[in-house]
Amino acid sequence: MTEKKNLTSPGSEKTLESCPETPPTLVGPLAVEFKKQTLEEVREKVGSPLQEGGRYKPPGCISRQKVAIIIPFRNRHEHLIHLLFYLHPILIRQQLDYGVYVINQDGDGVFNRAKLLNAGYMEALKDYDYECFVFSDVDLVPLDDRNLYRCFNQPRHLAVGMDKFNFHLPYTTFFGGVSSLSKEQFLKVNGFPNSYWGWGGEDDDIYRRIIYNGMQVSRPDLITGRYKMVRHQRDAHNEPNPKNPGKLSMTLQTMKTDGINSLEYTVKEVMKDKLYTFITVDIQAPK
Ligand code: UDH
Repeated sequence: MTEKKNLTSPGSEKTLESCPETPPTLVGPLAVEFKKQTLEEVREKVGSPLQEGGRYKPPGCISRQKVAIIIPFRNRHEHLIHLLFYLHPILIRQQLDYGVYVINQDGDGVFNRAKLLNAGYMEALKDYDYECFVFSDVDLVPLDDRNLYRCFNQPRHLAVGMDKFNFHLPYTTFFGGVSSLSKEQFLKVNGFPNSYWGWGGEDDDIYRRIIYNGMQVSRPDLITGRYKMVRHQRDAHNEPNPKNPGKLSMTLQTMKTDGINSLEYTVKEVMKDKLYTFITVDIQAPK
């Protein structure tokens, strides 16, 4: 069924149809190379179709989904430039009604990817009536534009074939890197846990939340789901936390009280760039 809407700006009444199920201008596999460039250069190269805050809507049809891209962040500006350069043209070809939100952890306390993702969910919803959330690490660039950044009947794991894992899943329940959940799916699992400080475990926790709530993970195939990672050293203040893996045995209980329903943070600054909305948040990190 196609949805029709009348857009009645004075003098130019126009009927827009829903965008096709399969976007018509996808090209498939992409050549990705991480060349040094500035944010200004990326703004010039890919920014013109965008609106302030890294927002876009296809001009000729009504997008099938309103999608917020949420990127957990601290001190990875070079990676962000690479990602924005490749991701915006892909999302535009996918005919999404989308916005890009970079959620920057304030201060130099212990990093918490999952809590930043929860904060990003809340902040994006203050901006627009998003119905789908794609949670993406800053260093993962898709190698095929048929890997759709939208939501599916089941929560989706998109980063199935990372180059660093030889283009295979490292283990069958892996849910790390890039994933998408509809608003409904996200609320059903009470979002991400807030209590995984430092590196490790939070992606396995949300995987368990999905299964415990009677859902399954959907995935693209291993060709469509290829990714190139920007190589990097481990960051300061994000060491593997030996306490994290042990928490997984408690997820069935903790998911009820540790998540979007218990999230506390404060917004320090919201900055709108042509390519993204950059939100600095204080998530009360231990030093
Ligand atoms: N992130 C930041 N800043 C940080 C830490 C993490 O922005 O200081 C974000 C970023 O979006 C990153 C994501 O959190 O992509 C995941 O963190 P990660 O890249 O450290 O996790 P990953 O598992 O890397 O990809 C593990 C460390 C690799 C060390 C390899 C040494 N050979």
